[in-house]
Amino acid sequence: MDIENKTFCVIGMGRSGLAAANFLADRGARVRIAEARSEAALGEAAHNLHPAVGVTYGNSTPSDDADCIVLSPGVDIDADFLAPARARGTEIISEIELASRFAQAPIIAITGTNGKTTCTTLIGNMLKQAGKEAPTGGNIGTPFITLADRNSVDFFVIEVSSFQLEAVHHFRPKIAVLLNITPDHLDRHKTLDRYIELKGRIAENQLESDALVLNQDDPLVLEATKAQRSRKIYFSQKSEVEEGVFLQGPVILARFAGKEEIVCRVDELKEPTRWQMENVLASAAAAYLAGAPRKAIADALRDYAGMAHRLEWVRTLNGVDFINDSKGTNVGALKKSLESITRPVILIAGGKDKSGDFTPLKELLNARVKHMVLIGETRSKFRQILNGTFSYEDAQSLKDAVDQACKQSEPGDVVLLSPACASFDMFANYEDRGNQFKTIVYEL
Ligand code: UMA
Repeated sequence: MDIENKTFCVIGMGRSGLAAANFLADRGARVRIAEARSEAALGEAAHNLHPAVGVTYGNSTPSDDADCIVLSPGVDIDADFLAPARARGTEIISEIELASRFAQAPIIAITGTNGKTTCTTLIGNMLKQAGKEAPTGGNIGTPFITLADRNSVDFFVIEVSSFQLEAVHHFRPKIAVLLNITPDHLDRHKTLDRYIELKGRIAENQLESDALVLNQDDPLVLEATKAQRSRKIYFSQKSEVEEGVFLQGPVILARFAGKEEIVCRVDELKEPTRWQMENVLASAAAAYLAGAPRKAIADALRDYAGMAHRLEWVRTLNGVDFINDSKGTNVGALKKSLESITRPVILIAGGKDKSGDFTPLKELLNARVKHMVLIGETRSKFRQILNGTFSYEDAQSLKDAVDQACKQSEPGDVVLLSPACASFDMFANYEDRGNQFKTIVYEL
C-alpha cells in the first residue's frame, strides 16, 4: 500500500487507533486522529503518540482532506459522522485491513462469538511447539498493525471481532476459523442477520486454495459461510467429519486427505482445557492445516492450563469450587459454560445489557442452576424472564453476590461468575470484574 504523501485520518485513540497512527506516521504518511474524548480523559495514551500526528479531541468527525479513514474497532461504521466521507467516496478501512496490506506472511484468522481468544492462544502455542514463528494479535489485545511488518514470520495468528470485520475489503486469511455464532453485540449490529453476515466476512476474500475451518455442530456457522468458495474443513464434538478434527469417545481424532490419526486422549488434557473442547478441536484443525505435526499439537494441548477469566478455577473452599468466567459477556458464553459443568451451580450473572435475549437461558438455568444471584443493570430483565419459576435473588454489589452465593452453597457445588452481560455498569472492563471476584473469593 502506498502511504507516503497520503493523508490518513484514524478515528479513536485507544490501543488500535494509537498503533495505526504511529505505524502510518513512522512510514511518512500525513496522519490525524479524531478522538471523541478530551485530552484529559485520555491521560497517558496521548503521550505515546508520534509527534507528527495531529489530534482533534472531543470529536470523532474525520478531517475533510483524508484520503483514507482507519476505524478503531469501537467505532461503528454506520456512525453519522462518517456519512460525509462516505458520500465523498473516501476509503474507510479497519485497522486489521490496514495491517493485512503490510503483512508479508500468511494470516490465520479466528472469529466466533465465544472462544476466540483461547483458540488464538492455542494455535499460537501449537505452531510455536512446531518450531514456527507465529505471533498472536488482533482482538486478543496486541493490535495486528503492531505486528504487521515483522520479518521472518511463518504465520500471523489473529483474533478477529465482528467490529473489525465491518470495514474489511481485501483481508484474506490463508486459514480462517469460525468457531460458533450466538447473538452478541446486537446493540451495535442491530439484527442477528447482520451479525451472522459480518462473521461470514472472515472468509469473504478467501480463494479456493485457502482453508476455512468450521464448526459442523453449529447451523449458524454453516449458514454464514455457505457461499464461501474456500476449502472447508470441519470440527465436531458430536459426529465424524469428512475432513478435519473430531471427538470420538475418549480420543481426539484428525482426518486429513483420507488418513486418520489420534491427536491425543481427552484425559491427557488438564481439567480447564477439557471444558474448552470446541476450541481444542478447532485449534488442532487449524494447526494441522498450517503444517504442525501431531506431536506438537498434542504437546501444546497437554501443556495448556486455561486462561484468566475463562472458566478460571479460583479456589476450593469447604468443598465448593469458585469459577471466574467474567469473559462470559453474552448469553451464548453462559450457555456453553453451564453445559460444561456437571455439578450443581450457584450462578452470579448480570451486568450491562447488550440487547441480549435471555429467554433461551430459562430452560438451561432451570436444569443446571440451583440458585442465581443477580447483579448490575440487567437484574430486572433477568427477573422478568425467570418470573418466579426459579430460586434467585438480587445483590447490590459483587461482594454481596459472593456472600449470598456462599450462603446457598453446599460441598460439591460450584459458584460460577458468568455474567452473560458486559461489565461497564459496575466495572472498568471484564478483567476488572474477574479480578475483583477473585480478590473477594481469596478473602473469604
Ligand atoms: N472512540 C471514538 N469515537 C467513537 C468510538 C470510540 O473516538 O465513535 C474512541 C474512544 O473514546 C476510545 C477509543 O476510541 O478512546 C477506543 O477504541 P476501541 O473501543 O476500538 O478500543 P481499543 O483500545 O482500540 O481496543 C480495540 C478493541 N476494542 C473493541 O473492540 C471495543 C480491543 O478488543 C482489542 O483488543 C484492541 O483494539 C486491539 O486490537 C477488546 C474488546 O472488548 C478486547 N473487543 C470486543 C469483544 O471481544 O467482545 C469486540
